[in-house]
Amino acid sequence: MSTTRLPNTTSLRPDFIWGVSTSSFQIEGATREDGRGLSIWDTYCQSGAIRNHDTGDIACDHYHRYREDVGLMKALGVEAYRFSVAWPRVLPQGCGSANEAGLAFYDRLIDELLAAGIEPWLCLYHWDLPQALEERGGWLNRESAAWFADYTALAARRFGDRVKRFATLNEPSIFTLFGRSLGKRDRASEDELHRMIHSVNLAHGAAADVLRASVAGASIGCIHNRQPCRPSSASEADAAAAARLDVYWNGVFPDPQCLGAYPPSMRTAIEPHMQPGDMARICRPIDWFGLNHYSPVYVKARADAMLGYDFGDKPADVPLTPIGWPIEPDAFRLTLEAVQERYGLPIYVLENGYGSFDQPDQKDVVNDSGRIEFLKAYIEAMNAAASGGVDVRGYFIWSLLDNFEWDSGYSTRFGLTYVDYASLRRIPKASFGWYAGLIKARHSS
Ligand code: PNW
Repeated sequence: MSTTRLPNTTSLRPDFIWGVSTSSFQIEGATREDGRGLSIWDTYCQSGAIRNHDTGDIACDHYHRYREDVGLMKALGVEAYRFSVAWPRVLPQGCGSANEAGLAFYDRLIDELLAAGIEPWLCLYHWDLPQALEERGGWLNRESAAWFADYTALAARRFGDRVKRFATLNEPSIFTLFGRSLGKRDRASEDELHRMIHSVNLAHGAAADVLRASVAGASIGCIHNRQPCRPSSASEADAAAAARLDVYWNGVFPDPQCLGAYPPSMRTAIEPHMQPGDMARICRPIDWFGLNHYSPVYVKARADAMLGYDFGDKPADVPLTPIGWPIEPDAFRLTLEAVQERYGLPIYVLENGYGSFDQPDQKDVVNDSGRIEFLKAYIEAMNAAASGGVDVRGYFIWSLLDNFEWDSGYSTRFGLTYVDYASLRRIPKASFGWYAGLIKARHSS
């Protein structure tokens, strides 16, 4: 591997953490094994809404192949692995009695990681809400904060002796907005969206308290998907729609959690759902800001849509990934600077990556040079942010493996490792070797 293809990382701290990320529903499979309860994503898949009618039933079969997957991480040389616990696997009904077999799976995974010298970063919620709780209103029910706190206490008691890095939620803005405000899933009113935002914030605060009280040496954060929302034209209406979406996408979770207040434009909307003392329950001390970033989003006004927005055209001169996401590393630098400036917390980039349609050639080589160029440019943008004073401490690529990409099913691939879904064989792509080379070079410099 020629080092000229490696990014300049000279401004990153010597103890900078290189990692990879995944999530439970996207890789585990075994959805009906060992007493796992159903999640809202099992139900959603059954409705046939996913491309090619894909489901999470087998996914990457990580539930049975986790040892092999930890072996891949070892070959990469990563220092950390971010994964999520499937809430319905450990609490099939969402609350009440725990499922020992489900807990034991995560014990095995964590022990395997520690034996390989890889630090586990445990995310408590990556969208697979127990179906049983959805039937009680899910995140629309203010009680969800207490359900989440109880589930967090179980995970803290069970894993807190070995796991110190905990994230409460993955991308609350995405699962509330996309779960409720777009197209075919447009099943909640704006008022319900506001109620849900508030109870998810309460859940974050409650979980942070539980972790702080029950895990010695806990390092706690929440993971936010922060993408600049830009108007797709010069029209005033599009500018207003982009500014409005920006508040929902980038403001309504980190602001109350880290600054103790909703963005001013949201206060009237959230007010009806607030009870005395709520802001103090939400704004609990945390240790870092988890940042997921892919690209800016381009927004246009659409009067008949909820919140008055839709996704608009991307600028004609912006290069796109194969799945059509803009490649704009400078927006990543600006995002890192904005997070530093606004929240002042150490930043861990917990997702960044490149979606494509990779296929192996006849010799089983997956030459994903586009992904390598993308990652190189984004890591250099992060290095530029660090050289300007941004306190960024880690970078995790989405994802270790090709996996279940939500509505797109298995059709789009974000992995450093190719997964053949027929045989479940894993094939490290060219980017895998490239990332391993980068980590190695960092360690030997
Ligand atoms: C994240 N957007 O979701 C999720 O955390 C992962 O589970 C997912 O696989 C990954 O990114 C790739 O999509 C996103 O519209 C969903 O900008 C939507 C967006 C970004 C990230």
